[in-house]
Amino acid sequence: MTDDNNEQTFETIAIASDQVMAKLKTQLSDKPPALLCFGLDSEKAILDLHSGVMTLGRSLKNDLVIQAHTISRSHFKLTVSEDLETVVVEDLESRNGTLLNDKRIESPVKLSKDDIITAGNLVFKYLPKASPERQLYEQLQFKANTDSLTHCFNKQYLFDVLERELSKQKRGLSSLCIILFDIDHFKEINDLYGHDAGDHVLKSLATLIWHKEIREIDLFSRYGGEEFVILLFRTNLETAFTVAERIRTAVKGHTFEYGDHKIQLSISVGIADTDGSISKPKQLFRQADEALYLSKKRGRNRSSTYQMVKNKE
Ligand code: GH3
Ligand code: MG
Ligand code: MG
Repeated sequence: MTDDNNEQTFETIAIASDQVMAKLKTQLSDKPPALLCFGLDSEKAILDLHSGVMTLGRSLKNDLVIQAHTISRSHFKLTVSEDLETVVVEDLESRNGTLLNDKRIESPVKLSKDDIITAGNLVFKYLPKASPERQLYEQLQFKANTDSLTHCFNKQYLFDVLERELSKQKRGLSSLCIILFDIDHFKEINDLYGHDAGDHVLKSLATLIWHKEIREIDLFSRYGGEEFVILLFRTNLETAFTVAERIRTAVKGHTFEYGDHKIQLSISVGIADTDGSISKPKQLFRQADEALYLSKKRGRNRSSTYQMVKNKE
């Protein structure tokens, strides 16, 4: 499968935890300039700035679309030099103006470290190329969005991304599938080997999937206890089913080791797609959950789609 998800400059990319950590450790000199944003969705808190022009505003024509009533259709523009050393901000005749350090911008101004841009109720702090402060924010952001045991994205982050993706879909921009899976008879693992062994299995299972089974752009999250969700962007139901079966088979074929114990397990999977008609994350989860329930009912260690649920009705 290929990564063709490059439609927007600020597309959020979900990456495996160790890849995130490796990324955080890359040389600071590799870091582009960025805007640290307050008042936006948490996942967009750090916006990388690339060379060229970037506009912000309410209209869909902008590179960064902010649909808030305090933001004008075209609000401000940033021009970033080829070497990423210089960033110039310019107001686009916005109704409420663009402020730089509390003063209204009248003409293009070159940004300096720690400058604060205000547009409506949004506040942006400028972090120049290779700013050490940036690493700190990335780590904080990573912590806020992930589950500490498995390093998968957490449920809140999953909901935020899904909400955004579904609103894109309303505009005909996106399609996605959800895979929800639950470990079969997990309680027995805790009962037989202890809670720590159960934790170890959860962690190892997440690592197994991160490393082998999903694309970098897919979003892998811990939905709760021993339930996980994978969002597959721009993927049809058929492909999602193939991915689900690959994951299920990989888990079934793996031996989890804890001390002297060799533990084998299976998962049951439910799959649903947005099908052009789903606009709320909860609807999609309900469908995936019904499909998962069907897998449990059919004897566990299998994958079912919501289509199958409907066909049975
Ligand atoms: P089923 O096949 O029907 O899913 O059976 P199950 O035993 O997996 O389902 P059940 O919901 O009865 O049990 C889930 C268990 O997962 C119970 C709970 O103690 C355990 N669990 C949930 N979160 C964690 C965790 O973070 N660590 C450990 N070790 N266990 C957890
Ligand atoms: Mg469960
Ligand atoms: Mg279970």
